[in-house]
Amino acid sequence: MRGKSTGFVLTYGTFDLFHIGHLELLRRLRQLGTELYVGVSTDEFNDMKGKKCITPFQDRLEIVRAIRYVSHAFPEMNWDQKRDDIERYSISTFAMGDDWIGKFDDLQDVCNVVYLPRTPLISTTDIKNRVRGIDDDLRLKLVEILGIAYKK
Ligand code: C2G
Repeated sequence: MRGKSTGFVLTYGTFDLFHIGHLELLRRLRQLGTELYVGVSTDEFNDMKGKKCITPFQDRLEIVRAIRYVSHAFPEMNWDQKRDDIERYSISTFAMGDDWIGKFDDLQDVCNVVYLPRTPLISTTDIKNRVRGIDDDLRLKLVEILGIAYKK
């Protein structure tokens, strides 16, 4: 196996509503090698994952490409392309946040597999709920103050 701080690093993600948790992960992953490759889940693949995205794939891809830690970003179209990508890009370290811990250990025969601690207190789901929450609170206040009925 190649040493940790050399070689190319690979990760995958949806990166919807890009936030500090995503950035902190990419920053730390970049420190594990000389270049960071990122597979960004397409909208079709997210449908397969049962994930509804706010930001369309092309925008998520461009945002990840613009991150200074990222050398190359490409579409992630299915669960099974990882092994081919590791080969194609001569990857020495595959890494994900630790909500995936153990899920990709089968790749240990072709590269280092690393799981890094997630950034606490931030997630795309939380952001969506917080935004909804504000909407609902505001709507409730309007009903209270103005007595107007609203449809959800
Ligand atoms: N992440 C993190 N801290 C957070 C939120 C996310 O470190 N607060 C990490 C996740 O652990 C993941 C990466 O950021 O490694 C991208 O997270 P998502 O966009 O939610 O990616 P996901 O839908 O889990 O897709 O084949 C793998 C999948 O494509 C991963």
